[in-house]
Order: sequence, then C-alpha cells, then structure tokens
Amino acid sequence: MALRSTVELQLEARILAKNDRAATANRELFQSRQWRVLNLLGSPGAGKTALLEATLKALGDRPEPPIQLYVIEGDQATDNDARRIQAAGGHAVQVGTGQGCHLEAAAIAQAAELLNPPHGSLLVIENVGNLVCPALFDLGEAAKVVVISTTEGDDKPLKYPHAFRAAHAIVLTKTDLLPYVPFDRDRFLDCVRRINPTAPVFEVSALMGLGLGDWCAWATATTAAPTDAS
Ligand SMILES: Nc1nc2c(ncn2[C@@H]2O[C@H](COP(=O)(O)OP(=O)(O)OP(=O)(O)O)[C@@H](O)[C@H]2O)c(=O)[nH]1
Ligand SMILES: [Mg+2]
Repeated sequence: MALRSTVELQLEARILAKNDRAATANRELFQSRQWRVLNLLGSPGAGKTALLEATLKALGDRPEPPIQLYVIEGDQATDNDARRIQAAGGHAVQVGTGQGCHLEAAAIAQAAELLNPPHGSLLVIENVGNLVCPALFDLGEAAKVVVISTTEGDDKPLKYPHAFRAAHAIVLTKTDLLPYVPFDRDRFLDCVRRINPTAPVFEVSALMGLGLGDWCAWATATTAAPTDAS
C-alpha cells in the first residue's frame, strides 16, 4: 500500500480546519435560533429517509402539539429524498454534492437559512449515504445519529468505528426483517458497546411504525411546538 504524501495530508488538514470554522459558525446560528440539529449518518439504503418519513407520521400522531420537522437532504444526485419528505408533510431542501461523499458545514449554513425553521424546531440533516467520510465533517449539529439496518450485518460497529464512536445515538432499523436475516441482535449490541458505551440504541421498524416513541422523545428533546410568537 502506498504511503500518503505529506502534501495530501496537509491539504486534508486544511480542508477539515476550514470546515471546522464553518461548523463553529453554524453551531452559534443553531443555538441563537434554538434549533435542535441532528446529523443522520448511514449507508446507502440503510433507511434514513424512511426513518424520517415514519418520524413525521409519529410526531403528527402524538397528543402533544406537533413538532415541525425540517430536513436538509444530502445526496450526490436527484432530489428524490427531499420530495419524499415534502410528500410526507415535512419541509425539506436538497443539497447536491456531485462527486462529494459527504456534506460540509458551509453548504448546511445556506440550506438552513433557506429553510429558516421557527425557533424551537427539529432540523435533521440526512447526510450522503456512507459510514466513512460524513463521520469526519462537523456540521455544527447538536448530535450525530448513526442509522443502521438489520440487513447490513451485526459486525458493522467494529468495521466502521469512527462513525459509531462519534454517534450520540444509534438507530437500528428494519427490525421487521429480523426473522428473515442472519443478524444477531446481542452480538450487534455487544459490538456497539465495545466502540461506544453510552449512546442510546433505538430499535425501530420504519415500515411497520414500531419502536418510534422513544426515538421521537430523544430526537425532539429541547424542541418546542411553534407558537404564534415564533
Ligand atoms: N423492511 C423494511 N424496509 C425498510 C425499512 N426502512 C426502509 N426500508 C426500505 O429500505 C430501502 C431504502 O430506504 P431509504 O429510506 O431510501 O434509505 P436511505 O438510507 O435514505 O438511502 P439513501 O438516501 O440512498 O442513502 C427502501 O426500499 C425502503 O422501503 C424498514 O423499517 N423495514
Ligand atoms: Mg435517503
């Protein structure tokens, strides 16, 4: 394996430092608007958008005044996911990354200003589908959430430790498929605990609408239903 050159490493450090400055500005913006901002990471097809669609429905079904969900969708191409969120009753903008494999903080600042949620809202960033680069780039979020599905294998926390270590919460989705796939739930939880001893793990099926209550309660902590004044 060829060693990476010093020039490459310096360039990478400069890109990350520039992103970190933009992320710090985002964090100040998000705090000043009282937005709870979550950064969803997960493989392509893990079920990130389906989780958000199910979350929209679950939030709407709760007896409390509804929390509005705003979503920044990141994909290399298409606005399919933003259209799915809008069709489910949410507010969304799509950010296209072209060849990029992750979202960066500067693009999030623009997208958040476009969406401009009311004070107290939940703003979720669905990152580009992969478990590697999105873990490296701070977007100024309050929390990173890794979404992983039962079809991806129970060893993934050990193979992608950076994403799982950075996670403030982990959502195991597609639990409706557990009877049909060779996914050992206990082994998965053991792998998670070896990498990240403290993050809560929410087990859900977006398709069947199962297990969403605890997830919604965690996701909406510190949010507030909109009032006439907000
Ligand atoms: N059985 C089952 N299928 C699901 C569930 N959640 C999502 N899916 C299916 O998994 C596939 C991918 O779901 P998406 O929500 O598009 O996944 P994603 O992570 O947003 O994908 P990208 O945005 O492309 O990275 C779709 O066919 C969904 O219907 C679930 O809880 N159970
Ligand atoms: Mg998606």
